[in-house]
Amino acid sequence: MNALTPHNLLLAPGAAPDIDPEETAEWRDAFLALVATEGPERARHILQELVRLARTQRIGWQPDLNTPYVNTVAAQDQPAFPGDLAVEERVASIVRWNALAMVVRANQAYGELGGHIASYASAADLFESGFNHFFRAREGVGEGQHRGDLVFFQPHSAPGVYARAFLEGRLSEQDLMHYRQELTAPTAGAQGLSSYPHPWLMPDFWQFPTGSMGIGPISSIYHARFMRYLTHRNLLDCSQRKVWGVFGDGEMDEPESMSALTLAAREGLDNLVWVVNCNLQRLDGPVRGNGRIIDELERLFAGAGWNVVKLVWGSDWDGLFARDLTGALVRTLEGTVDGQMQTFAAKDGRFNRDNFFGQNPELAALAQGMTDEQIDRLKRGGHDLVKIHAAYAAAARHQGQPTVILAHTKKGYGMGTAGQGKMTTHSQKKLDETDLIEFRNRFNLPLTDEQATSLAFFKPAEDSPEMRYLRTHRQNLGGYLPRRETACEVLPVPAIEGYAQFALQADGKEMSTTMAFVRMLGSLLKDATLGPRIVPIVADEARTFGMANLFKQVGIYSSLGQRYAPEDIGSVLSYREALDGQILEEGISEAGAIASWTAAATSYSVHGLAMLPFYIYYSMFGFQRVGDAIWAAADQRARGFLLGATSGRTTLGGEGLQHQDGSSHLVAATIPNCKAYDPAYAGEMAVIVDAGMREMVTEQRDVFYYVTLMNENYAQPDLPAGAAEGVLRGCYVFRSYPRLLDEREGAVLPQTVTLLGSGAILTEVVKAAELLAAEGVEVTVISVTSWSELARDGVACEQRAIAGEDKPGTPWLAAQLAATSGPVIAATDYVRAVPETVRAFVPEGRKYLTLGTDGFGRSDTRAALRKFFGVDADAVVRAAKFAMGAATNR
Ligand SMILES: Cc1ncc(C[n+]2csc(CCOP(=O)(O)OP(=O)(O)O)c2C)c(N)n1
Ligand SMILES: [Mg+2]
Repeated sequence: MNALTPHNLLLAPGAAPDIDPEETAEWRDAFLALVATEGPERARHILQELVRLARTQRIGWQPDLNTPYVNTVAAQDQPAFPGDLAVEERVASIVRWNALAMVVRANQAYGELGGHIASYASAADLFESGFNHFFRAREGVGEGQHRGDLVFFQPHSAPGVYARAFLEGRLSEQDLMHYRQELTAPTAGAQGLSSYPHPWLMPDFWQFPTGSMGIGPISSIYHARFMRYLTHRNLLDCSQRKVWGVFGDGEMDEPESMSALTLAAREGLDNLVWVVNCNLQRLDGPVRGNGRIIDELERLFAGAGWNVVKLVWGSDWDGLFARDLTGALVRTLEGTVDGQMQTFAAKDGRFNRDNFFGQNPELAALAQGMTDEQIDRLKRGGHDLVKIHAAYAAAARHQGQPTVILAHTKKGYGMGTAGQGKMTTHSQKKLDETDLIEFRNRFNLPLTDEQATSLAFFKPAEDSPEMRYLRTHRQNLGGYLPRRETACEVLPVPAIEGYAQFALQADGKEMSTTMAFVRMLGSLLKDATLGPRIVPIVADEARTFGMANLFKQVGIYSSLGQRYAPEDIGSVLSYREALDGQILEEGISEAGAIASWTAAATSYSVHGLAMLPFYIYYSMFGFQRVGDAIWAAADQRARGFLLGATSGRTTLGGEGLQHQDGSSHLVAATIPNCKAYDPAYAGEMAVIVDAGMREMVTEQRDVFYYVTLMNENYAQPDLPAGAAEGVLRGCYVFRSYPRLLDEREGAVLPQTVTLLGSGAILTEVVKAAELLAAEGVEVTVISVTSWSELARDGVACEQRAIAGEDKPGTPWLAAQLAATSGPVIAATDYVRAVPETVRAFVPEGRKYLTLGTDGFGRSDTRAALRKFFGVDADAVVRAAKFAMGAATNR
């Protein structure tokens, strides 16, 4: 604590009444004397001893996780400010102005476009300090070159990042004019600026898509942990790099924001710094109107094991605290809830003199000698570049723990009566002429009235002190940022025969596709080049999927190595944790596991080092459970494999409804860069994994693969010759069944039927084909490996045809079906909507019936479940007969 802090501040507010103030004073004096004579280390020791004693005496006391409502870094401990404060303030004001002008202009042009001013207005100084002094950009990927920090920007503060890039010369005025107008922009000779950080829409600019609250925070933790993993596995030294994240106080309510705090502390991630912008407001109103969010977050983070740096008050409060000999100021602040603090933010100096400082004579005395204007300008910590720098510097040098900076700010700072501290400020996009002039005055912007009211962008001359300062500081930190890069070396993929021959020529051997996958993975991990780049990820289900052998083979990553003798030490499957372990065992946290996967899957860009993650999980706990995180990974242009194991509604017999997945393929199909496959056979799966690896690490395309795997053992056929193309495009003719019986006189069954089946249900379809063939029907079975790839291909052909192209092409499904005849029956272990996506590409005149597993899951045997949902062989036969009958009747 601040040694200048008057000792009476140490009295906790709300503590029990002091029944013996004299005795209290003696204890206090003794302690202060100890600090003064023997120093803080000795004082800490004595306190710890007292705590120990208190515990042994069981007096029912717990230490309070809250410290007084003042800055953690005391005024006299602040390092000298290493910059030119006046210039930095001018740059910050200019960036503020341009950000505001950009949003207001876009809304004047098109009222529907939206945008935010108030959030960046509160965060501007927090961003600027980072840009000027801390955020390191990538110098390059050569030996000894800094590969850059990772910076997560609060999404709706993006206007400020654009405004700065404008000064840096990275965006033009025209670009700013096309904020939120990505489609109009290309024709206007400008780049459209995406609403929030987005690596597809602005691929050279944004690295991390943070638009969905909570995903940025958890993602930043797992990226920081992944950097440790890379370092510990000797793949890339990340020890000099940091992860910075600026997040909102409202955003901290998201479960994802909070869920990995203990992981970050446990792993001692001192490469991670969070700046939580505590402007006390979210969208609708106060974050904790009746409490104090800074206190609550302090308790949360301290309890989770983080280093907490409170950045509450600006420099002009230092004098007030120093003069506050009675402790009235801190006591009053600690008795002021955020809802009230927001009201103080929204009102002027006069109001605050009367209503804040007017609360008691001690405070009133403190405010004496200050003008209303000075009271109005008293800064909160997050608006004071000197205090921010001190907090960041403390965070940057802190070792052994992640740091959170709780920065107190005003939402809509500087927007005056138009928005500062207003309930509705989050979405405020209009400022009238008076507001604009006031803003100009408030920040001393060199704009004429005309320029201010017409929202002219402002850029100082190239040789001005501001521009020189900005450029030099970024040069010293390695260049401009954010910047997204993608260069990384091409990785060769071993020949498929080397690791998957057993699957391609399975020769009827019984196994599940999960078993086959795990066997393939085990071999791939041994490949000298690709092997070390593979990142197997599990969320406490490795044993379920038969992966326990990998524990010993490649080890489970642990930053602590293994400090115990595992119970199963002699076993070949022994649970082996190691500093250079390769498996990321994330425990029961699908949100964590997917964040880990995203970190590995974007390593090619974030670190310039291609990694290939395989995250294997219960398929029900993927797209349904953490779908938005997968969407964010897609946004971030992830490359890797998601393996949905125990997939489908009926493969997982006894587990019941919340384990049985009938919809993940429906969701996967909606993600543009996700290729989703539901292979039935090991050989198909091998072809898919092989192609995926090549596409991602050799051809370096920004796609990821979702492959569902089954735990059902059945005879695995050889992959038919020439089937590979069809497997990848979505289907191939698996087998044809000639009529087994001669047509008998009077037989009603005609002719032919075509059966489509995918994944787990293909085996039922094959059985149905045999039954039908035995009744004299000619059957063709088509194995569908991907409904979504078939649908995409069909839609693409249709679109080309609509556009009038000469050769729109034939949908792959239509081409395969053209070689068959009769009605078409499609069966899957997913909801009917999945096979329905290809209906349009079934040739005209062919009846198309779909069978699926709509409804809630339930527990029973596979056979009972398939019968219940109507996707077993009998159901397929019934549907086929119905369709053929219907066909004949027509
Ligand atoms: C998952 C999710 N839910 C809701 C939103 C909509 N939203 C965007 S910003 C915001 C309020 C943010 O408040 P806070 O985190 O305190 O940031 P501030 O703007 O106050 O700095 C909300 C609700 C979102 N982007 N993501
Ligand atoms: Mg907020």
